[in-house]
Amino acid sequence: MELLRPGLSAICARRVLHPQRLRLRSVSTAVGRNTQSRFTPFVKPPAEEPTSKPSTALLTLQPQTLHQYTDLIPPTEEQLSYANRFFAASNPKLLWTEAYFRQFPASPHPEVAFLGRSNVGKSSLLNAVFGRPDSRVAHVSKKPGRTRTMNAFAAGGERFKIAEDTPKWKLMGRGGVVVVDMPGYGKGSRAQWGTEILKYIENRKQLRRTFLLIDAEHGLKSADKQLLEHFRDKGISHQIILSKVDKLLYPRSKQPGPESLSNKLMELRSLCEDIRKTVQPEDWRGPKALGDILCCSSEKEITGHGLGRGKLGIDALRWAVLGAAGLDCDAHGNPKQAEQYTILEVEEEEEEEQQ
Ligand SMILES: Nc1nc2c(ncn2[C@@H]2O[C@H](COP(=O)(O)OP(=O)(O)O)[C@@H](O)[C@H]2O)c(=O)[nH]1
Ligand SMILES: [Mg+2]
Repeated sequence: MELLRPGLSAICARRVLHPQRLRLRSVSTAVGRNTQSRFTPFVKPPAEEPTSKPSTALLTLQPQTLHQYTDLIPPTEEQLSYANRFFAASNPKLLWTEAYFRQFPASPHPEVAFLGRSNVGKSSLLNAVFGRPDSRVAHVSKKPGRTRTMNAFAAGGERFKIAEDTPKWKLMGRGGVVVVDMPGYGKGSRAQWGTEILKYIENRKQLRRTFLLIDAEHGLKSADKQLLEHFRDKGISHQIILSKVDKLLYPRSKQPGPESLSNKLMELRSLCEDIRKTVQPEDWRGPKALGDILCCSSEKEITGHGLGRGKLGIDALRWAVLGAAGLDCDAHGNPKQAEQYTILEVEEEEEEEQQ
């Protein structure tokens, strides 16, 4: 079977890139670059020098400490709790599993997709978002290429009892979002999966945003860059998630001390800044990736530095999913209300003038 990489290249690359010739991004080289330009400090003063390390006081700050928000307003505490409650209350249900895009049901619900290279952590991230790391929702494997179909899961929304022969997607009512776990591309994948992935992301009207996962340890690979170019060409709404950031923040799998964590966060910020330049090229006039880069771990959490609220970055990702689906709330955690428009009565005088 042909690997997906050549398949993807054939479909969306204009030039053939040779992954073996690409240098892996060494995270440590990123330290000390000027990362201040796009970094939004969480608190106002004291402002930091552009190249200075984040102070250890920064460790009590979130979510800007971890993620890089350049386009949207970072979520408030209330919004993060709202997103956490939304997923905690929803019983994740598998709605459909399809290998071919043409078999996707005509479900009316908004969708988001988790996409990325094989083994980048898509299925694990989906489990973390649903807050069910033990009773796994999506199947996780060390072996690349385990997820072979596009698997759609329901989050939130009303739930209905349905007869056995009714399509499962009908069990979810209004107010829900469908999260789709995709097969990976690259190692262990198949060309056919790449074809179907592209058909889905290009044609699915319900798809509100594709979250493209990039392994924080390995950075952007050639297949990722090809795909990103394709997203821009086709105007597909997308956002980058750096996955497995624990590997960068905890290289020795021990809880880092404040000083070490502060250094590592600086590296992470620098990496985000580099990636952002690629996903939002200055010379590109058309639609680009959302500039906000989320940094997540499905396995680890940092406690004791004010960051202890479950797996790293997952609350911000939950918020981003709700935002993409239009299910978010206001800054105080109140669900959105349909805006009231008052139809102004045209005054009689004006009407007469027009006649
Ligand atoms: N350290 C670390 N390992 C992870 C993380 N997420 C996933 N993994 C591991 O990476 C491997 C691939 O994960 P999986 O979710 O199946 O990746 P997928 O192929 O992209 O769906 C598994 O061995 C996971 O345990 C993470 O956040 N941190
Ligand atoms: Mg998977």
